[in-house]
Amino acid sequence: MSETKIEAYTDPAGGWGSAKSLADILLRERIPLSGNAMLLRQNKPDGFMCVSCAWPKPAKPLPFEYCENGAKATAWEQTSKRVTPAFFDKFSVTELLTWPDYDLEEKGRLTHPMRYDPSSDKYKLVSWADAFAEIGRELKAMNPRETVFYASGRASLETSYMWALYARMYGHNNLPDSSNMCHESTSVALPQSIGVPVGTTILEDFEATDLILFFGQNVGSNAPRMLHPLQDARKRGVPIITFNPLRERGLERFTNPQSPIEMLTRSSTQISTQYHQVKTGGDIAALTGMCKALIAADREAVAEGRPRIIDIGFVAEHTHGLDDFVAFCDGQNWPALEARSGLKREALEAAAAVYARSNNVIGIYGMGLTQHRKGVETVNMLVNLLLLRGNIGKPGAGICPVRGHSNVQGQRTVGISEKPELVPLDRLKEMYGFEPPRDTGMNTVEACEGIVAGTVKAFVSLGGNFVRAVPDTSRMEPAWRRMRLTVQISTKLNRSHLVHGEVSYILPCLGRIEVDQQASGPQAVSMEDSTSCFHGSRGVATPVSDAVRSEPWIVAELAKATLPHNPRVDWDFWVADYARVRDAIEATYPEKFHDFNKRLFEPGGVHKPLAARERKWDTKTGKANFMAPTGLEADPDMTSARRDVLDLITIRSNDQFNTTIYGYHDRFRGVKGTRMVLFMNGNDIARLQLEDGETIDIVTEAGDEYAREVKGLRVVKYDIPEGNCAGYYPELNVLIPLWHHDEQAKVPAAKSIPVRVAKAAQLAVAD
Ligand SMILES: Nc1nc2c(c(=O)[nH]1)N[C@H]1C(S)=C(S)[C@@H](COP(=O)(O)OP(=O)(O)OC[C@H]3O[C@@H](n4cnc5c(=O)[nH]c(N)nc54)[C@H](O)[C@@H]3O)O[C@H]1N2
Ligand SMILES: Nc1nc2c(c(=O)[nH]1)N[C@H]1C(S)=C(S)[C@@H](COP(=O)(O)OP(=O)(O)OC[C@H]3O[C@@H](n4cnc5c(=O)[nH]c(N)nc54)[C@H](O)[C@@H]3O)O[C@H]1N2
Ligand SMILES: [Mo]
Repeated sequence: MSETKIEAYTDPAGGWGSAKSLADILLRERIPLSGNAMLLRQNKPDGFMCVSCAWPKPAKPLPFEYCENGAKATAWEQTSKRVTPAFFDKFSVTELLTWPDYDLEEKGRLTHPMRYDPSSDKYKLVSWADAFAEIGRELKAMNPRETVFYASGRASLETSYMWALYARMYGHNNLPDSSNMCHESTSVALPQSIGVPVGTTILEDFEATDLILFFGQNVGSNAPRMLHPLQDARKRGVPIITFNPLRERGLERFTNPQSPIEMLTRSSTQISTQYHQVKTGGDIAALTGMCKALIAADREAVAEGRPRIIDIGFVAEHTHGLDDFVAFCDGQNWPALEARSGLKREALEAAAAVYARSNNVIGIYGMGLTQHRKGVETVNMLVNLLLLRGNIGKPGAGICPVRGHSNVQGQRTVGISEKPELVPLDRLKEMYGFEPPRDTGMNTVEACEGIVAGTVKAFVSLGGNFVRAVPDTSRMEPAWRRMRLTVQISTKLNRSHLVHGEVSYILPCLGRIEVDQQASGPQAVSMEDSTSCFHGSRGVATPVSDAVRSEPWIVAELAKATLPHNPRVDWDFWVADYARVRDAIEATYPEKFHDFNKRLFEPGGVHKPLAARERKWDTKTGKANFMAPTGLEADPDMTSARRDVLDLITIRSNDQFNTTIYGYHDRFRGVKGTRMVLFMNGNDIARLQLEDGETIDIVTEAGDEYAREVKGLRVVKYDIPEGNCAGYYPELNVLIPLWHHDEQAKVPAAKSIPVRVAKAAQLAVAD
């Protein structure tokens, strides 16, 4: 770790800073120059799909169709460093538990299956055969409903299909997914309002749009390739109106690192034309303000005989519930809207005025909307705004949730879901001749509750770092240890391996970038991006070790070891040629995956049919629904009335992928050498008698019986609304109460946690 330095960053996103950061990581991970050749295959038709975010891959890719963070993800996975059995011989698990997340993953790729040995407190080498035999024995002795099969959103459609089938044949729907911590608010909100669980925009819509509304997504760090269509839109004069508590560099200015001219002249494009620093959780109020302004303008237009502002033709033909929604907006007064959003009426009216002039509008959003107690209502509010002017189901317009993991959306499409009603169980029954469980399984929060209560006995994990990613770390970790069995299919060492169950295994797998050789030859896999396009992906790199196996192979072996023989499911036949798994996916979901194998490598991917894009509304009313929220508060149980309580936002730095920490620099926010910071407004710093740079402690003001505390954060004065503060996930997850989740979707509310801060060691006194 280098020296800590906090200094405002003045360069645009992209540009030279991005080029340098990338060169640094290639060097550090000891990636030979051929690494660059590898990067040329990233996100290309017939190349491999980036393991980082889920932003779509264009049909006509740029020469370098990857970003700084995508390249970092490649370098991190393709590192030449290795974590071998000799490594585990050297360090006890207790010792490794003291290491930070960065050090654990930075040691390199896992190479061999390992089993925890309690007598030495070390992971010991085990054969694959012995591993599967014991895991199978353990699972067979359990009640399937007391086990959880988690999936992080990276595994391919092929692996995910097999994973979900394995769980159901074993006997449960306990299939939580990282989506449960992420865009589940979207998957619950959008079916209510527009009858589809996913976004309606595709890449081409960005070429036809004339306004982009941008809520709570940090594009510069978390989906940087999106900066290209945004920059193109800006160059066409398309306004971008942003709502974000923090001033995020990627939303302000961007230099395209692939443009020699921009790089040489150090020119940049201004991204946001209006930047509204909404208070966290204030989006329902801000959106209500915009709708209210729009409704007022519409009434004026009617009175003066001018064309309407509300697209009344669309509303009449395609929507339901306008009157109730208008009544809700009429019932809100401006002072309350201003107070809750933190934005002035004039600012909201200015945003509404641009919206009223625009014909094809895209609404983009990320975790800033979904991770609240009323995340679902917040997403529905954005849909309400779009519906008022008919901005769903026409070219250049639509709703655009920016998904996280590269196949998180696809995993849901092929059956990884705790909700049985979303899965064609009858078809599975018919195809494979077994009785699929019909009861609702556990989502992430429910799985955590079960682990805490001791009712979950086994946790089998397809990727991810669950115990680190979920809320309430200090309650979760001791409970996690009480489980009988924990199994992690992983590429890198992480904390979820070290906080382990009684019987614990690490099963190392190939990453997507490696060549996956099976009986029929090298295999391709597929994923679905944020815009519902599926893409094929072929590994290009040499596997990290002879002992690692592919994810489909590992899932198949687990299934064979756990399940009674079923002549209609030939796991080995599937593993020999993944095209056969794709045939099975097509047979299960013929509407979405027809000609799956034939179309696998179509440039730009294959778009799945989506009713809402064609203005067909698969909702209870048969129409698109205006959904009035229950109130203005996205986090109603917050005690923000107390002056010393701040609303904490947990966010990602530019140097991490979720719990994977690439380094300690957050270039865009000017933080170097540490992650233990708390971004605060200058007035709050003064009011609480703190100083910029001072060390503080922070506790949650949850009003329950648990003490949640983080010590030793450094105050960083930042451009953030008064009453809000921000710091990094996962270090601050200890502060989030497990019950603090979206009321409908149960996504942990990671963006608005009531906290108190005080000088180090003074909080106890304040209690
Ligand atoms: N490099 C990199 N890429 C990633 C990831 C990564 O960790 N690193 N993670 C991947 C995953 S799984 C996901 S889900 C996505 C996450 O990508 P994002 O959705 O960008 O997630 P966050 O980093 O949580 O940032 C949320 C943004 O919302 C803002 N915000 C916070 N609260 C509010 C609010 O109440 N209202 C509004 N309007 N804004 C708010 C924050 O200031 C921040 O800019 O990125 C994916 N891509
Ligand atoms: N406070 C707070 N908490 C949050 C969030 C937040 O914004 N704030 N965001 C939430 C969100 S949006 C998400 S998606 C979750 C993320 O939660 P997870 O998806 O569970 O976590 P990751 O950090 O993405 O998982 C990293 C691990 O995945 C493994 N891995 C990497 N590549 C592969 C692969 O190809 N195959 C396999 N089998 N394993 C692989 C590696 O071992 C690595 O250590 O965290 C959530 N938690
Ligand atoms: Mo995510």
